[in-house]
Amino acid sequence: KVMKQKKIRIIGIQIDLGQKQRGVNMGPSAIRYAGLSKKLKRLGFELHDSGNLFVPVRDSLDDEVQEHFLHSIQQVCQATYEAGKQAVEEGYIPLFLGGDHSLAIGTIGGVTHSKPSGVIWVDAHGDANTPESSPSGSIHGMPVAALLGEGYPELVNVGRAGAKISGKDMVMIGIRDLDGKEREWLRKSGIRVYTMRELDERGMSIIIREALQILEHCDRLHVSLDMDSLDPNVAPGVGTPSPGGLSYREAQLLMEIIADSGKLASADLVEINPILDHGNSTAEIAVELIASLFGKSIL
Ligand code: 4U7
Ligand code: MN
Ligand code: MN
Ligand code: MN
Repeated sequence: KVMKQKKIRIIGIQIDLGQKQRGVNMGPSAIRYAGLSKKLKRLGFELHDSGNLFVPVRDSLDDEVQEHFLHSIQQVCQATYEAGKQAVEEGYIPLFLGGDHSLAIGTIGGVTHSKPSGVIWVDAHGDANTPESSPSGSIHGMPVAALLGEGYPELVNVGRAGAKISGKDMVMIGIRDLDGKEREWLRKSGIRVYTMRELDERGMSIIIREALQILEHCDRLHVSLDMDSLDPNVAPGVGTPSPGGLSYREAQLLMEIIADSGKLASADLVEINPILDHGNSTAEIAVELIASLFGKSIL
């Protein structure tokens, strides 16, 4: 199968407000410098880089007034929602460059505004905390709960009121680091969670084909790729590294098989922190993975 849409719109979102480390706001630049546009154009796509959305600089905000930067994150997610909705309406595949994973509240909300979509969440973490269950309070650990209608009402109601997707429309791959209450929540969520253990036992090829079968009812797919899903030896430039992650080839195979489905309609590439990277290697690997997701094949 080949992808129906041939137009990609790149949307940068330099948000670092959803977590505590500095540097993840530089992700969109690092990914562009690693040659993203050129690679995607070579695959035959028409490419529109719309630049970056407005995100307030962290140092300009009073963090004693805004707890966990909730209000600013809400505003950025609202703008992200509008940009995603518009890109889909104009026939583009939006490719969102982060920034931390809080932005997925806006991206997945926006791309599902007029058409439903299945979601493949690739991450070391479940990102399914609520303000009550979160050990850190960081909002980048909460987007999945918010998208399913739980947590801060300010985030649940971004773009349109209430839940944006249901558990049966989402699968998670690469999971190996969950908090206690988050684990309980995920078990009841209806999301099919493929842990690293299951991946080790059954293999990536079998798992992603099964995941695509679970999402068979979805005509469109959104991939949310958190670079900490990869092993930190492969992708060191992330803020919340977790040992025992995807190998480079496992991640590539995942992208290649998703591409074969012909259903990719939108994607996030998040959590690259250039300050913590070795050179720009994590962004360079990310660009290779995105090329495969958009149909680059070896032969
Ligand atoms: B990411 C964490 F406690 N679960 O909620 C939390 F371990 O987008 C980490 O996947 C969240 O990088 C990681 O703070 C969020 C923590
Ligand atoms: Mn994440
Ligand atoms: Mn993560
Ligand atoms: Mn992270």
